[in-house]
Amino acid sequence: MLKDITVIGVPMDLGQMRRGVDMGPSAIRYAGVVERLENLDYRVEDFGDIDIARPEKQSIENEGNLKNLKGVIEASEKLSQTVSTVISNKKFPLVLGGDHSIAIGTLAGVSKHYENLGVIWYDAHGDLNTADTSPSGNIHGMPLAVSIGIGHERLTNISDYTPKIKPENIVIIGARSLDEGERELIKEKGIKVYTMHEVDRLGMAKVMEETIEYLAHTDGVHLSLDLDGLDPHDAPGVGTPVLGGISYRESHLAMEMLAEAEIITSAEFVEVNPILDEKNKTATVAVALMGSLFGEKLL
Ligand code: 4U7
Ligand code: MN
Ligand code: MN
Ligand code: MN
Repeated sequence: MLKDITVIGVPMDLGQMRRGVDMGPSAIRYAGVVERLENLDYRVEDFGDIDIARPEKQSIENEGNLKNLKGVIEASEKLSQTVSTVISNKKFPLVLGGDHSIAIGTLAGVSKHYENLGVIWYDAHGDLNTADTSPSGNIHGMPLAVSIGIGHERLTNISDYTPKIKPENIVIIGARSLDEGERELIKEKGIKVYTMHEVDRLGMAKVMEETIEYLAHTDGVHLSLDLDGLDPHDAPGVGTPVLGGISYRESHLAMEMLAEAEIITSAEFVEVNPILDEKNKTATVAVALMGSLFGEKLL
């Protein structure tokens, strides 16, 4: 892994309707992300936060079933450029959310640097909705669809290219709340999904072995980790919790195996909402998982 990490905060809450997720980057910094990674001998630079429109200043700019479309487009363009510059400077981009709509911008900035980028989507949800299939109109439920080129063309064309990811280069881990349209898209595109059924049945070690093998042909792998992939017992500070999730320890194992395989080239940790949290537990879990992802060992 690169020895230089650039932390980028994205105080984004326009992709969903609950207040507080914009404070995720502050909560994660407060939980000690920079110190944690410096202790592992990385050089860590904090870029600060991307400038995001405040929901109270936005005139409501919904377009059909897409809430805050304009604000999400603007934020995605900014984030894409920042992430791309970080990679050009040979630094590892570590993006702190913010709601998961930020993945649209992150992947737009990352993917142009690779021929064949892989993505691990660690999440209770598929985030494969479109305006037509979304029950909520919240764009944080759409970034994976957008990244394979499906959705509003202003979103799929962030940074003027599409698609960002090939469906066969995606692995979803932890899914347990998929909408009907998402299930259909998964089948149609043949997207690899380890639902909680497979996590229970195979165990996390096998899931990660298979995932690493499945992505072996890629030339970079982006980890998009939604804290709601974990069980709400371990990560209560999220906007859309779903019971029956991945445990704290299973998640560490997953990160440790990714560290050992040395395949991750960019990462984002999203959906931390300190207002809904218990004493910053979820941000603390996020930072602990980053520790494992970047090579922290138990012995
Ligand atoms: B997250 C949902 F309907 N699928 O589209 C939707 F269940 O980034 C939830 O994974 C999306 O947290 C959750 O609104 C988005 C809903
Ligand atoms: Mn989710
Ligand atoms: Mn998500
Ligand atoms: Mn959520």
